[in-house]
Amino acid sequence: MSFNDQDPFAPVTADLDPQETAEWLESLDAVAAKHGRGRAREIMQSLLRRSHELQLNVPLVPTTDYINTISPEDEPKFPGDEAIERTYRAWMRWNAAVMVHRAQRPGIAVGGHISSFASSASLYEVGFNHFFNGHDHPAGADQIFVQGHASPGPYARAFLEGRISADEMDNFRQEKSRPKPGRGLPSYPHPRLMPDFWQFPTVSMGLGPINAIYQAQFNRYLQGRGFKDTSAQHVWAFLGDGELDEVESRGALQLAANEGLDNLTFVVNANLQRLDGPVRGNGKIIQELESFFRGAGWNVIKVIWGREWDALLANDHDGALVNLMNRTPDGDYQTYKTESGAFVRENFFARDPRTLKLVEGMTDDAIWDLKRGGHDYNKIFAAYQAAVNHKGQPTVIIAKTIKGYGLGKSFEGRNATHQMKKMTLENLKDFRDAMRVPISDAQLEADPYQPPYFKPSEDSPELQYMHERRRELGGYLPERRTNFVSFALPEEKAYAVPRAGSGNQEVATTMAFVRMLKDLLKADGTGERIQMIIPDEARTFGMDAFFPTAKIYNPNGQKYMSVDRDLLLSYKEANNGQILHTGINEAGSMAAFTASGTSYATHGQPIIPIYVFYSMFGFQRTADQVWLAGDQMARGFMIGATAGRTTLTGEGLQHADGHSLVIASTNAAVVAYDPAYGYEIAHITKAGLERMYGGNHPDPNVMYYLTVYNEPMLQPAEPENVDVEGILRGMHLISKNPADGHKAQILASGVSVPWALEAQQLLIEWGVSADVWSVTSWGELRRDGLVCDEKKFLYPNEVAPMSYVTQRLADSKGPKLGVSDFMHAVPDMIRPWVPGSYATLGADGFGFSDTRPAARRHFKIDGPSIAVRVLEQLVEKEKIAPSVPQQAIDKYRLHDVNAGTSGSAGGDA
Ligand SMILES: Cc1ncc(C[n+]2csc(CCOP(=O)(O)OP(=O)(O)O)c2C)c(N)n1
Ligand SMILES: [Mg+2]
Repeated sequence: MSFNDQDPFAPVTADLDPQETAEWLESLDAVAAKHGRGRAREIMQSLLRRSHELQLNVPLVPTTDYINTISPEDEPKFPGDEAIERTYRAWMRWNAAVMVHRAQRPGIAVGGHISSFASSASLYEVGFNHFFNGHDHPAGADQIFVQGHASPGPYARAFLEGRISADEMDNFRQEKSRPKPGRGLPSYPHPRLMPDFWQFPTVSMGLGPINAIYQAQFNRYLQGRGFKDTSAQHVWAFLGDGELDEVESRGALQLAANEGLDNLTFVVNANLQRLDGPVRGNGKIIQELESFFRGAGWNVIKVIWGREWDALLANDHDGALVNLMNRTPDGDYQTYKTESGAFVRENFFARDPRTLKLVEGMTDDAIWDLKRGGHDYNKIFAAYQAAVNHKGQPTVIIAKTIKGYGLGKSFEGRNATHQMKKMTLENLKDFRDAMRVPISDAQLEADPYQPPYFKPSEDSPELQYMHERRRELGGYLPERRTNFVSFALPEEKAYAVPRAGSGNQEVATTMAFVRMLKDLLKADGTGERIQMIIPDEARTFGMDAFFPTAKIYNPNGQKYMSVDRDLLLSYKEANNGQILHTGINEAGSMAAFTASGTSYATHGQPIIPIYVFYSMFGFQRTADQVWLAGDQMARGFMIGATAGRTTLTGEGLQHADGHSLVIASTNAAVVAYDPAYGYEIAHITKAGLERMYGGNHPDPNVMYYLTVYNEPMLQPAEPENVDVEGILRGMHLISKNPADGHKAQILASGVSVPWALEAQQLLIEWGVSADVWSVTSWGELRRDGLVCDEKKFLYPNEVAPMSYVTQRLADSKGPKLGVSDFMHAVPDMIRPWVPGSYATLGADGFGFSDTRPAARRHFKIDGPSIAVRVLEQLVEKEKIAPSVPQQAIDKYRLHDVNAGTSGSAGGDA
């Protein structure tokens, strides 16, 4: 049973010869006793040095004893009135649990969590009473990431504060059906659902921690860019110990350390349990986290034991108690708290006669009363104070608590406690007693499904005190505000280059976008508010051109001599840099995007993230984070560069994106476009900026997703009288074939448009006159169609609106064919609204590495494939002879991948 053989404090460490070890320990004890601790330390350091010379592979010890980091002598005096704070904390706890319990009444049973907040109430309350600055504080508001399923806590606080009514408490998890007047309360922190309250969605475990890190970084960025003094704004993230197993929870710790984010504190509620059972039954999660965070460069503060232990530890002269604490696994600690004082005496203290002796004068009740640090205001206050005063590093406070604390025997420490949401009458009575809530047995018995909330009169000393604390700290939290400074949107000239076309030069749409971005950066008002986010692919996208001018953000500037300092495009880092270079880190990029894309609300300073990523590694990897960004109402642009399944085909299976548009379509806050030409990109970007910050759109809280390609091609100039509405709504006619012949309509998007135009030419030979449409957004066309369908469904007696697709194609003749560089599901999005016959071509399955023309031929989405499919549709319509398609297949050698010619050579990144 080995956990971490680098950790001498691990419950089980190997020892081949305990006798010999004991002699060594004795010698060390003797030195410490005789010559003092300083001398013992010197000897230990010499031994360590020698052990390295002997290459014994002795680890540096990143863990400390299983006791509080801050000793009792170093604790500051708690500045509050502890008795009064505890009184209303108990009421809050009652109301939080009752809110969840009431929502379980027969016929409703919508769920909720009681035990998580029960374990963390003190951790929050010390913050709310003494640390968290509100929005009216001169220093600006702190930013609090509340553990998602602890949401009943902040609701219960807001109820006592008078910000949420009792009726609204009864609307918990019944947001639409709302049995009572007022707002519905969402299950978890969802800004989109409660936009004046919650700021940070956290319930997808692991995203809170990474987002908090990037929020703290963004606050510094905003200051570096000169927009706001954020120096006194602190980010607090409340996290579960189980949650810390998510890769996102730990995967960005180095960033916080490297950038010295001392404006950030993680508070880990180490109740030793997750949903199913213990987090590390055989090990010790607190020790593991200590070494992990310390190794990542964080300041670590452990809050393990409450004040009741201070005297025992002071009397632990031979270290027996500390040794016992070090060696007891979490599973045992959990079990102790489900038993009794006598059990703890027998199963913990009695493991060593010396520790048993330590508690011989204590009653079982007194032993039971030895509390955990995370429930002790003094200890928590000391840790928070130390965290905010600590300079140069982020801090993690790991506080040991009991899951279901105070909820009585059937909840506390039980493996099932996470999901227990109903209380029996007996539970209620016990809990009422423990919380000292003045509610009578009769009131509880009247309807055990509906125990009353408790709120004293406004002039009670407790409420007065509570309001006063928040007044002092600058107002109530959580609160989300959305007033922001206005700024000028770019003038027309910023979009001129892509609209003019590329002349004789072949330019990929990725380059067209980047070229336009250069001018957007120069636009007065908007330019400086753009934040480019790049995960180590700037050179791939030609964005290294921005390095010397816009510069890469680094809080430390550039302290080294850059290897390319003499080059025109040298790598330049600066503390006022505009580019956020996130490294190879899509998860970090998305977290950064969320922070800057919500700056309009969190800081009142709009910043427009333009996150350019390798299409394949964007949505697919981080769709859940994009979902969160949608919840947090981020605004900004995501650019899926080198998109498509056949333009990057040299890179193969893991690089060729044929589905990000499908994933993007699942997110209601994402407006996705698959443009073919630079001028379309210009109109889409302009419309996006206007929607987000023009002040006229009813729904500005969106993220635009544009797929752009690396396929060089001639970019046409914008046609006169270009159909801007069509571009923005999702389709416009780009080539009407005036020739006679059987008509057909080819609907293509992105890099498929040139092959559609190629097919148009090929079809002339077969007597077919095809028109070509550029479908800029399959997804927006679908959304429009769905809205029309719903109106039709719900208001059958009214004139049904006609979808945009149907309107546009109503007068066009011939069968319709949809094609893109993505899987069939993408052009299939509009199928219900296409009048007449509709077929689609697509690139399904996995990609592979080959040339672009071979890939297009393989997937049957190149010019000849499109032409043949159109011919087959015309056969179905009995317009042409059934023998024609086979003739065309033979002519184009359609089954031969080597016969493909659509597109240029190449296809690497
Ligand atoms: C990504 C993700 N996976 C699973 C869940 C479901 N879930 C909600 S709370 C929870 C357990 C949380 O345990 P811990 O982090 O220790 O928090 P505690 O309640 O113990 O404070 C789980 C698995 C989730 N919310 N998010
Ligand atoms: Mg836990």
